[in-house]
Amino acid sequence: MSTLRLFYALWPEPDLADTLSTWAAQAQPHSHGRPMRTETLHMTLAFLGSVEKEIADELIDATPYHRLQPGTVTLDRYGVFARPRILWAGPEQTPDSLQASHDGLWLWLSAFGFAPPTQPFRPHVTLLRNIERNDPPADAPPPVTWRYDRMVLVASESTDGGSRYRVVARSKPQP
Ligand code: 2AM
Repeated sequence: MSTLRLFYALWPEPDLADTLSTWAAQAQPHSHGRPMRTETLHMTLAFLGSVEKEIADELIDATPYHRLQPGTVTLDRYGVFARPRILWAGPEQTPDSLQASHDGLWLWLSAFGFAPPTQPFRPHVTLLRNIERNDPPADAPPPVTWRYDRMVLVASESTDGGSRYRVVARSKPQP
């Protein structure tokens, strides 16, 4: 049976992705690890895992019609997830509007048979993988505010050079 590994994410505009790359570069002497390529930086809203092609096609068709409330999130800190050994950028406080968008997305996804995660939403942008320290750098660069008005559905494909991300659908930007 054919499947796609899918997730929904906010994808930064190039300027913001460049800024986040500098966050990765600034943390690297401390944390070591492997920087994410600038064009792959993102914030996951919903990780779906392996999805049957039939359902994936339904999601691809429906995604443009999902209304994501526009909002902002300020990335102001580094953090670490010790087990997957990643260093990330994220907000000290999850904005209510982002939490609501996350919850609303999962409610919408339940119509396609997906169950929401049992873990709380921890919004983050992974910057470095395979880090060598469990403490993040003490000081983050100046905070950056991310204004978003749409989300993307992304297929993650394994290649010889690691994961490759392919945007397969986009929600329509909301005014
Ligand atoms: P990460 O950056 O914290 O590793 C593609 O793999 C995207 O889906 C990444 O943003 C990744 O988060 C996220 N992801 C991968 N596996 C996941 C899981 N089991 N639960 C939640 N998010 C996951």
